[in-house]
Order: sequence, then C-alpha cells, then structure tokens
Amino acid sequence: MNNRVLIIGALGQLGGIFINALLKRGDFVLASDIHAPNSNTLGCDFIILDALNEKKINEIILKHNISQVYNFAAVLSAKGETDPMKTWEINMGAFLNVVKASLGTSVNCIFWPSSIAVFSEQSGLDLVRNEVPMFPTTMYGVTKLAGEKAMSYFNTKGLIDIRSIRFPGIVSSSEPGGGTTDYVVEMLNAAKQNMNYISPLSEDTVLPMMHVEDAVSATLKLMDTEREKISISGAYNLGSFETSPKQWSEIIASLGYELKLEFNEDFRQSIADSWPKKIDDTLFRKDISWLPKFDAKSTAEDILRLI
Ligand code: AKB
Repeated sequence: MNNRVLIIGALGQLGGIFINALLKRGDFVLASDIHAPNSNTLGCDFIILDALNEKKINEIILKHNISQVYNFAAVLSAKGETDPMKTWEINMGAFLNVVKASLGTSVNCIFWPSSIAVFSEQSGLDLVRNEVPMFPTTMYGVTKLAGEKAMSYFNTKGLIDIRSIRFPGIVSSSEPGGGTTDYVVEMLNAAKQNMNYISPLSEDTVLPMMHVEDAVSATLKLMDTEREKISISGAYNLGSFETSPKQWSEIIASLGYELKLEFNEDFRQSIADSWPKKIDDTLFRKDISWLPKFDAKSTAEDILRLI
C-alpha cells in the first residue's frame, strides 16, 4: 500500500527532493511549512503549518489519514548559536509536538533527521562510530542528541516508531540555510556564477558530506525496512565522502570552473573543529543494505549541472 506522507518543514533544503522521490513512487504527499512557497511548483498539495502547533498537526493527520510524517523543521547549527534558547524551543518543540500529534492516529512511522552535530572531540573525530561519547558543542547538536534519546525511549516503549539518520553536510541544488556545512553548496553557486568565494572554514577543515539523492535513497530505504531489521532504537550514522574547502575547490576547478577562493574563518570554524572528519556507517549499511551512488567529484559535477 502506498504511504500517505505529511512533510513538515518542506520548503527547506531537503523538502523538494523528498517530495519528488515520494511522489515518484506513488505516495500521497502533503507538504507544509511555516511560510507559503513563492510559487507552488512543489507538485503536491501545500498547507501552512507551524511545527509547534500540536493541535493543527493532529487535525491535518486526521483529515488526510496520514501514515508517515517527515519532520524537517529545525534551526541549524550556525544560526542556532545566535539564539540558543529559541533553538531549543523550536527544535525540541517541533520534535515533541509531532510525536504527540501522531500518537493514537493513523501515523505508523515518523522520520526525524539527526546530524553529525551530536558528536564532539570526545567522540574520536577521525572515524566516528555509531555509539560513542557525545558532548555536542552547539545548541542544535544538543537538541539532536536530546531528540535521539527521546526517540529511543518512544521506540523502546513501543509508543511510536521513529527512525533517524545522522546526516552529514548535504550537497544539493536547493540552498541550505544556517548550517556549518553550507559552504559546499555556496561554493558551487559561486563557481557557477563566476564569483569569488570567501570560505568561513579554513582550507584544510575536513567534514563528511553527501549528495542529497544519496540522503534521500538512504532515508527511503530505512523507512521501508521492517522494524525487526533495525538493530538500534536511536539514530544511524551515515557517510559518503569527505572534503575540505581546498579539496572541494580543486574538484570544482577540475570540472572547468574558475573559482577564486579566500578564507575568513569565523565562529563556524570551532563548530566544524568539533565535528567528525569521517563517519563509520557500517551498522547502517549492514542493517539497511545501502550504498551511496555519488562520490565527491560526481556530486560536484551533478549539482553544478542542476544549479
Ligand atoms: C549544519 O551544518 O548545521 C547541518 C548539519 C550537518 O546538520 N548541515
């Protein structure tokens, strides 16, 4: 049976590509966000919805007989540091309200993305395994870790089925906003427009990244997996490739673009320094039988083609 999916936070970096992938396989999709889109080219119905409004979420779930909720509403790592209290309120509020609004309804599964922001220097950043000490350095990371603990509680108690992946930096043609890894997309846009780029991270700062299509294929495969095959109650690590601003600019140059790169490190540098250089996602690949399709060069090439 096809799913009836509600996407919350659908106008962000991930929404559009998830909508397309879900529609393509025949799912019913209702997109929502706190603001209306500039023009509705989403390909599905859209509704204005504040992720903090539990009552309205519940009404929409009941009205449309929703079976799955993808909850993308969140303030990301860099923006979140400008008002940490508000970041907590929005990120945890959205997480809890979606869970509360779904309990006892037709919703049988929630997808809620976590992030590499849950990790810290204590996690062993050269190759981060799934279960390691975590002392996140941003409020965004704190909310992701708190959400992971809460989802683990709900899953273990059998209250509701919540699934999660710790996403690395996502490379897409849609723009990210407020993240520490945003430079990967910004640099591609600058190259395409023949502009210079000032990187907020130093040239050798290595972080894990992933083509958005790989993020979608991993998520849909996780959502399609029977619960018994999922060996953990919390979030999975997910990796694909690693890059630094310098390596990324060299890849862009190898594809025929002239990009003048300068560096002006800001507060995002210390966030990046507390994040993994490489992710060990053996557990996800074993449980879910998934492999990424793109490496660093094919990711840059494909996204440059799309923007
Ligand atoms: C961010 O940079 O905040 C996000 C993330 C890695 O979760 N892209």
